[in-house]
Amino acid sequence: MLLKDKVLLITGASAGIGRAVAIEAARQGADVAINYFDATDAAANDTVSAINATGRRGIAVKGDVAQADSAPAFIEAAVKAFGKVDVFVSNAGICPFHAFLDMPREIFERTMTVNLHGAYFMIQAAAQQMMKQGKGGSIIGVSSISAYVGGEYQTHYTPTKAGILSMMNSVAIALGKHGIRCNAVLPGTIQTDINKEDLSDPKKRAYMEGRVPLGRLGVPEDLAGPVIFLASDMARYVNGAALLVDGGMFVNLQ
Ligand code: RM4
Repeated sequence: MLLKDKVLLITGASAGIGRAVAIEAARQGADVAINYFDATDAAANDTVSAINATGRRGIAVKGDVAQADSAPAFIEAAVKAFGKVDVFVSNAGICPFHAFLDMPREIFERTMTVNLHGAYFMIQAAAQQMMKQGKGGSIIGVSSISAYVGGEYQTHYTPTKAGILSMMNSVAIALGKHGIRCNAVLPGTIQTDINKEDLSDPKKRAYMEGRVPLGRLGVPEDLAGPVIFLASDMARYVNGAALLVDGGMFVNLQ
């Protein structure tokens, strides 16, 4: 019970990594508020049902993280439901794969505003609430292996993941004096809806799997443990860290 009686908030949690983290947080004793936007209400409510099945409370709050006002609205809904915020996980992100030379402006701008601007607004709102509470907290930004390396069809995406990593470095300094720890997790290639189409290409999938010393691509549940660790008091002296969760993909040159 690493998060007993804590309140954890997570964005983009109707599926994938966000859903897996939300459910494990509940298993570890937390009440959980999830944000969602592109997914259906049914999908979000299914995640809440899975949270409730652990015996903990869950709520789903729809909001487009790219819209700054969605951040205080999410925090307000969670505090109304559970009375506080102990842990915030900024997870929402998109990756519409597209070539660089003819990248449509709207795809570039949407990716930036969801992945980077959304993370900033949400983390700022969560930190403001934690400051009001005066008891510190833990904030985790979901960056990526793609903060460190590039992708031909991710020229709009990898800068957002590098930006999240850099942001966590800076907010770790800004918030450390208030007992708010800020860290980043860097998933490798995790099989979710975000890359379902990309990995449907057998050659691409075989190449990506071949890059992983552990011999398999990740699944959302592989991220739950590392995120819960950073959220928990086991990581009480961990601040400004970057935790790769990639099966060894990043270090595998030859
Ligand atoms: C990750 C990494 C993966 C890709 C997803 C969409 O950050 O780049 O390889 O499948 O994004």
